[in-house]
Amino acid sequence: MEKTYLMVKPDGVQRGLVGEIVARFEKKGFQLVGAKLMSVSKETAEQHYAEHKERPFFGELVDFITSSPVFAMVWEGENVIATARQMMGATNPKDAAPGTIRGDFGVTVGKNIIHGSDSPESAEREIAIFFKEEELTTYNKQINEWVY
Ligand code: IDP
Repeated sequence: MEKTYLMVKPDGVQRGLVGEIVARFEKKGFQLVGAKLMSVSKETAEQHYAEHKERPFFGELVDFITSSPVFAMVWEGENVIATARQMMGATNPKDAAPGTIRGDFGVTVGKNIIHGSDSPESAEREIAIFFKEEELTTYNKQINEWVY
């Protein structure tokens, strides 16, 4: 089954949106296989956002993600990577459709509430950055037979 890395960013945690966000993915029918509230070190932030190293906002992005705890999660499900991206909405909340997480709760691109892997390669890379293998669980969720 496909896995993705989702992270409620510092603004989402500070604004009390963790429960709301977890609930959306649970209600959709996806399965939570790992989660933790954590502080992100500068090294981890730079590794996670390495593809944006040359962008003018890189320093700001690293400062922001390390400024306060994040809620790191791994979710599992059929097409969970692409579907989670749709549920998050466009990167800039001003372009994100109502009904999406960024569309409903965000205002600016710098504080857009949530991160989600954008491909199977990023998902694998990002899960490995934030989680040790033993922090991820495998379990049979009974409701899955009513989802699939
Ligand atoms: P994504 O989070 O939707 O995958 P990316 O293009 O990978 O979007 O950008 C990573 C993060 O960098 C965004 O979520 C956003 O918080 C931040 N970001 C992107 N563009 C800008 C910008 O122009 N100014 C400030 N922050 C930005």
